[in-house]
Amino acid sequence: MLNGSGTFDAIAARRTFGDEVLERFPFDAFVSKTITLAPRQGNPPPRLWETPAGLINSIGLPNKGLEGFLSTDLPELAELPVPLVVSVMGFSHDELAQLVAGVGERDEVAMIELNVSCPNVETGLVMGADPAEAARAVELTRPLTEKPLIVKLTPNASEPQAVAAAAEAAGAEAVSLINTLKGMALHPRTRSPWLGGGSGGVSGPAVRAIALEQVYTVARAVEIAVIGMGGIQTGRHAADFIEAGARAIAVGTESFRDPAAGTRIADELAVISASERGISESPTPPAGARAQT
Ligand code: RRO
Repeated sequence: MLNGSGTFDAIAARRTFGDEVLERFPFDAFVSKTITLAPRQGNPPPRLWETPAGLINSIGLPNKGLEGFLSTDLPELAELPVPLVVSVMGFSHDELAQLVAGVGERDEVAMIELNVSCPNVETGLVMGADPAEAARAVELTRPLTEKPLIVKLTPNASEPQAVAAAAEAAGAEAVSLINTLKGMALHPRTRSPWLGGGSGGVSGPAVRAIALEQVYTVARAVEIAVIGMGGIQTGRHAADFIEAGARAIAVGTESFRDPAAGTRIADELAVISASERGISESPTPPAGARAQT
């Protein structure tokens, strides 16, 4: 059980709730918000719009940049009780290489996620929509680190399975999907785009059926691990993604509603898995049975 990158701020959660967050951490591995080489302010507000079944975000990658991340955020993220995945995005091959080399040499980092699928950049370019571009990103970075590389796929591609296969052939250890789908909302009064960035990325239950189909299709196109996400809110949803071929799952938008959603969904999934295998989930015998032994 992972978090979707950018949907759970572990540093802010610890500041707000204290070390209880570490004692009952909701994920088995933590994925950082995507970082870029240079610091970024992010997109102008408003950055969020609530849809009937999800969110549209136009956050625009606000972050401290590589140096700021390594000096300020990494020491705090290294205190989390689970392995750390750092998500990176380059605006050029050179930037991507610097990011992977810089993050890859740190012992605190277990894996690197290449975010080739952010919908909210000024250029509108999504590197991961094209199999050849995604493959080039992996080929370029694969020799720079021994850490596993996860490629975060966009659903805004005509054939995500072709992008996944290209990433696998280039040496990626895993793919994660889906990132958000492009979307838009208009201001109720002015009728111009609501989000400061114009358009945004749709997430939450609204995208779950799309995500499930893409996970199913990608899992049949590659042998590397698939990390599935997109609108997962319950253990049953998580079980569906695993049935579709995901080897791990991530919770994103649901964590905004319930910061402990990762734990709840994992618990629900464990009950479903156990009951499907015909195992009782009760680890301790009933009180009467205990008295007799
Ligand atoms: O920061 C964002 O606006 C953002 C990113 Br990096 C991403 O990968 N997906 C998304 O929906 N928003």
